[in-house]
Amino acid sequence: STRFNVDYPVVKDAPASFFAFVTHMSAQRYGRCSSAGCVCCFGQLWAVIRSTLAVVFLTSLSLSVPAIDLGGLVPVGSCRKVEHSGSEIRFQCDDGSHFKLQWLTDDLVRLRGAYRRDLDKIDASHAVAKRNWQPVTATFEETSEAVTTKSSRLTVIIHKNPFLIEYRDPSGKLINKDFLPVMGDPDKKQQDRLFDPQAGSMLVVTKELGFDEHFYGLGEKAHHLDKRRGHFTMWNSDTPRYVEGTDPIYQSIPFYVGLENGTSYGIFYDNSFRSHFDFGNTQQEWTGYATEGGELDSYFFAGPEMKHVVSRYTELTGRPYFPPKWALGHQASRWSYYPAKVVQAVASAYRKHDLPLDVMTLDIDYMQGYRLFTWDAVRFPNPKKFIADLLAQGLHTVVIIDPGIKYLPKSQNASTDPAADQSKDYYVYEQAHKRDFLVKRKNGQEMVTTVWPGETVFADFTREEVREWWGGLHKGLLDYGVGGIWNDMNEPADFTDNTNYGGTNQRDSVFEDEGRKTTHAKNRNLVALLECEATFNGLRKLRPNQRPYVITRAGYAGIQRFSTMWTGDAPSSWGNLEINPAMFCSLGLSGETFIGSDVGGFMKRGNGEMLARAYQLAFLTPMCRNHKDRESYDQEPWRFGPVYEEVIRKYLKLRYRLMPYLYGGIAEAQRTGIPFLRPLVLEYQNDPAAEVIDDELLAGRDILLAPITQPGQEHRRVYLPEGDWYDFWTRQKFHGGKTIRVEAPLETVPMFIRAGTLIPTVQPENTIAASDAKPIELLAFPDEKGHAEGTLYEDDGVSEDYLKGGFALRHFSLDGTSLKETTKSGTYKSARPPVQLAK
Ligand code: MIG
Repeated sequence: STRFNVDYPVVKDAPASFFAFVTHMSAQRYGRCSSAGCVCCFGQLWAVIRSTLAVVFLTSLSLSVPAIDLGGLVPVGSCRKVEHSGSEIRFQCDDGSHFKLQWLTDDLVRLRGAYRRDLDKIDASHAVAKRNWQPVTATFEETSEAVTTKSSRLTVIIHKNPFLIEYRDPSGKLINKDFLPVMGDPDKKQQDRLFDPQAGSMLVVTKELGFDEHFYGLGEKAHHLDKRRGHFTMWNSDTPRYVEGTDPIYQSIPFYVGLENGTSYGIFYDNSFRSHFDFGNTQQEWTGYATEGGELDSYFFAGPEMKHVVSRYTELTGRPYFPPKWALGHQASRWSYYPAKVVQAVASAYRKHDLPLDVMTLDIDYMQGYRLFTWDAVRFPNPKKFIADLLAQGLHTVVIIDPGIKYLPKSQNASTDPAADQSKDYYVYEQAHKRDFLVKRKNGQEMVTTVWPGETVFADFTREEVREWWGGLHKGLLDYGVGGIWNDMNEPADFTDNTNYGGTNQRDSVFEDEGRKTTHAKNRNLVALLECEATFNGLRKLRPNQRPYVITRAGYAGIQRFSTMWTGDAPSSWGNLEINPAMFCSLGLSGETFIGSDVGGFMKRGNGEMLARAYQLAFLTPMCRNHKDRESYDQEPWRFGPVYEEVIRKYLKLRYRLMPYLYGGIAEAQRTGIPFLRPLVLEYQNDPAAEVIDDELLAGRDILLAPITQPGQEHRRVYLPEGDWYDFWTRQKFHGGKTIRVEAPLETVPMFIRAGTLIPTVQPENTIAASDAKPIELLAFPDEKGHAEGTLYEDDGVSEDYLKGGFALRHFSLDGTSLKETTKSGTYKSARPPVQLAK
């Protein structure tokens, strides 16, 4: 059965599954049939259908995951008109379908397509950051069968009948075969299966599945690194207690990187409707993409290097923004630390226990009755002083914001002071209502849902003036000294239908959407992106030249421009820890670098061993935040006794020691889009062993970490890629290209450094700012010739001056005992003592 999951039951007389459908397609491809939906094929098709329906039925029962029926879909007609001008080629098909292929760079083409209609006049995308590309020189050649267009790095062949696209590398080698851009649903047989039958109709793209093809990316997925044989849905969902295999979860990034025999490419489907990816799950020889509305808007990235693809993707959708340096510090959090006295006790405990900490977090109970942009005056009588006191201990305060605004329809003349009594009149609701900023239902009334504040309404973030207003609302918080904003619940969660295929209660919500007045089906996946854009720009405006710190739960492609993220509400379980490296690596390949999980897990009671092992991964994760559910047993590092606390302290101190390296990695991601946490395959894409490894990962290019994710496990197998590697703890050197057995008692996580590396470190203090006063010490791991190289990145850590050259990027090289600074760029002058070699 297909796993194109939807929330509707399988219709009994469904004519075919995806499986049967693509079988029909292959019959066409291999010349056994030429026309779509012909009678002969239907005969063959029914035979397949009868044999697959039973399977569909059984699977549906056991998983309660119904199949989507693609049997009513028909491919686009053959191409009858081609127009070529500059870097654009337009195609018209005999069924009225339209396509436009556009070269953006010599390795990036955009393909837009509309099924049986013209392309949308409005060409807007919230994901895309760059539109002004340089002209590309590409050749154009047309015959009666095909159009061939070539750049120096990519050849695209568009076959006219049937309308199919092939992507080839400059040597003529196929990268992607039989890319069938759009099949639609002319008879609207699919409508009842869509999230919103009135909002659009099904479009599908299929292509042949390479026998050795691997698939990576898709953003936040609770799944293995290689997505081959998997099926995934893009639909931002509030999924507490998710486990491996729960899909979808919070974010939707419809971008993946393919790799076959060392050649990589990428495909981004910029369409925010609910969509589905099937990488040969339902069928052995095809992969498919389906979306439930809108146009085809796809981008094809040519490699062959995977790094090149990822870097280009982040050029298109924006490089990850650079948060303030303190955000890399250890963060304390709980649902919820309150009142002020408890927060202070937590802060002092971290200091008393000699545990590094830079951030204190306030969850929803700091507000008055969950009213956004307010303070509970009883729990936090003097927020300004409270935050200043924390800052005096080196702690920056991050507060949570949800998108749901308390519905208080009678609000009049409400005070705009966040600490004033907002129980009868509420300024945020009053302003949004008066300015007509709220999302409405089709009947014209404000859409009232249920979230934490009780009756709740949402702002229409598709409108620029609404985003500006939302950004400005942060003024009150910033005036009190708040350091960062944590955007939760922005799927947007709704208690009236909180399932992972949620949103039915909001189905008829109307968004402005550049005058198009579209509904939930199109906008759900965009809400978090637009909310974070509003937050990010608001913070930037309110605190000029200071880097905003924004954390989000949900997101869409491009989210990395405005926000960092964390992976939401996973239980404290070994299974959750086990899936984390793959999740981090997939996020990294999808443009998101500043990521992390609740260390030790969110729900249920953890234990000391699990928490210690979780820190042995989290100490190298950009966001390192210990967060815990409200009812569950406490989870601060000392809660399970001194044995575990000591192990955790060791890794937190190591994090702070490696901070110059970590910070350099975040800066690299900001410059190039190459993520800090990365799968082995990103660095070693020609090594077949690296294609599937996701129980170890690289932190930057030079550190290989192999976390322990099983209870009682005291050793493990570690694959070392080509080259030489040092065991970080013993300094023993190993030749790579093989798997070794490594001891891993509780206090040791297997960790290796690439030979030939200088790692910048510092003697750690318990805040980043304090460590920053100490000299940089280069830890040397020389290669067999005694040579090692490394990079040090520095800037002021808070301002945006780095964008104008206010940084120092320095390369060092060591030969024997002689250390040299080889190159230096940027104008930043560090106040640190001179760089030295570590003893
Ligand atoms: O409905 O704010 O993922 O981190 O502690 C739950 C309370 C709402 C979900 C977040 C979690 C947070 C919690 N929130």
